[in-house]
Amino acid sequence: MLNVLLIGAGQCGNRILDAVNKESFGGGKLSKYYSWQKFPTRVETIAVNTAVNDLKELKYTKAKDRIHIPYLHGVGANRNVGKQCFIDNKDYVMRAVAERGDFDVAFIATSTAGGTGSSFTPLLVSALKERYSFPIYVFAVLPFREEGTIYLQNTAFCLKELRESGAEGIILVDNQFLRHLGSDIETAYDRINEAIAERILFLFKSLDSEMMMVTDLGDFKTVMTSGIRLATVGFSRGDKEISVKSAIRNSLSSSGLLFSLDAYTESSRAMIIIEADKKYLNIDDITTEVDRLTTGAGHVFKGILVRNKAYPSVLSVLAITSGKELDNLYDAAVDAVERERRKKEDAARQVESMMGKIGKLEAQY
Ligand SMILES: Nc1nc2c(ncn2[C@@H]2O[C@H](COP(=O)(O)OP(=O)(O)OP(=O)(O)O)[C@@H](O)[C@H]2O)c(=O)[nH]1
Ligand SMILES: [Mg+2]
Repeated sequence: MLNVLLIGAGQCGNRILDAVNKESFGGGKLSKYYSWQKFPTRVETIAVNTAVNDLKELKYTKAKDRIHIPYLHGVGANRNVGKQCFIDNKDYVMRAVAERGDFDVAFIATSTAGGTGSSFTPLLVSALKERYSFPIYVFAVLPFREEGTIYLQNTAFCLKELRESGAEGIILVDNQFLRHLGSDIETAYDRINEAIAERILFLFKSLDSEMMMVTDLGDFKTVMTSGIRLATVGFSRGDKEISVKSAIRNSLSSSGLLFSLDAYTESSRAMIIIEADKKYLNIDDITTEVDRLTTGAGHVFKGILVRNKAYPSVLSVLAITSGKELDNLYDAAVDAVERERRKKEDAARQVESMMGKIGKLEAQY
């Protein structure tokens, strides 16, 4: 059995973890008190945050799985404060991980944009890498673009540090791209988190199953570590009308992916895992669709899970080579850093000029 460590850092990461726990407990609000997590494999979950209120808000995550790092109420999107806070509390966090035994793989979910998760995660990955040899994958949630310059600049630096941290792969999830999932922000967050949770649970299940065509943790690593170590995932469920062929296509299209990408031209290596009853597994259709992807992506690992009476579900994992959306994001982030710098200089000039004017005067009473 696979031993998995799943950490949610900062508010966004905590909520994604909670969505995973919701699914694994079966959804009932009180189920965490009497039920066991029905993970397909052994999964230990830890939510870590500086803001106690964010942790209290979680509905499906057990109290013992919530780690509060005392720092008032979050670090207010300041990654420098966040980094220092992690360094001061590193031993505490590492002890919480060590108490949970051995792992084969770890996943960490975080936003790239806020202060806590985006600054803790690269340092946490490095700290885990110093002590353990298991691979670490990060679900990195990108902000809505209109959330402002600080979130954009945090994103650029967080992604840079994640790539330097030793993480085997970074799985991009883009709030902006997925905003259509909800008509208001809270609903969008919930739907996006559910989408991520669904993919995470499917991945856990498939990596731990006996498959007809085998894909395993090693293949997953080969896909994730190829190219620039950025990836994304897609998912689609078939039904009476949606065949395995359509489900594969949907999982590779904008309706199934978590990040805007042309799967056929912008990915290098991929993995496709299909679960279905035998009668829905038309091998010719599967081969045609996989070949279509192979033409652009180079190598595609296939996994097939046979499950009685199940309509086809398809998970795709795509390593990203390049991408229009990535370029746009980095351009916006560079612009954001510039704008922040100019604002800071303007403010400094303003203060200097005010002080200059006052400096020559004396208070009159
Ligand atoms: N998908 C998704 N995104 C979220 C959620 N909550 C916050 N975000 C996004 O996460 C970013 C803000 O990061 P948070 O995780 O709230 O920040 P934090 O890590 O708690 O850091 P501080 O609050 O600054 O200490 C913004 O881009 C939000 O849009 C959520 O539940 N789901
Ligand atoms: Mg917060």
